Amino acid sequence: GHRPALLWYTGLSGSGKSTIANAVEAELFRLGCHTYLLDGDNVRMGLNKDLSFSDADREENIRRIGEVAKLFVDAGVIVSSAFISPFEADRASARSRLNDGEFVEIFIDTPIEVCEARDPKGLYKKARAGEIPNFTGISSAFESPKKPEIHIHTQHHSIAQSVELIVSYLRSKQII
Ligand code: GGZ
Repeated sequence: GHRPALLWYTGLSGSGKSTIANAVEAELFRLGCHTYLLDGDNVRMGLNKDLSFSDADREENIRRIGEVAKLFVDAGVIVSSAFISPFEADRASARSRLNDGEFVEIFIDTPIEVCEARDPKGLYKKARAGEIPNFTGISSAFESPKKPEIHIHTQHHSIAQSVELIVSYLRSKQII
């Protein structure tokens, strides 16, 4: 058995949030945990398809994700959410909906230079050219978490090491 929790990944576009969240999910599934991943593919395409990337719409995006995640936590699931979630106040409000210890903030800390060099979808290039307004890190703020439960420096940790850090944390807190 395991306890429910919300693994809240935060970081820039291209930082590796989805990759690491997916790898952690696979490991938790292997360990027999009941998990669910909320990400852009299943949320921004559906529930939140009415929302843009203005500050107000990002706030609403994160508010809805926090509410949905809470429902899954109530159902006993280990939920992962992989969104930029750039604003401290919005992450704090997602945290405040859960019991102590259930919200695990995971900062996927990849410098913008590295994200921009990777640019898997060519979005940074477009943002620099002024074709995407309010792009996080370029024309919209990213407020780094000050006290995340887990801080992953992707330049110093492989994906496998990052997974191990996160799984070890969950063990140390007796979530799994
Ligand atoms: C940032 C944007 C933007 C703007 C489209 N700014 O790398 P991706 O493509 O797959 O991840 C990014 C994703 C961010 O959506 P989130 O819901 O995670 O953002 S937030 O939490 O801030 O609401 C990127 C793409 O959407 N994208 N326009 N202007 N990222």
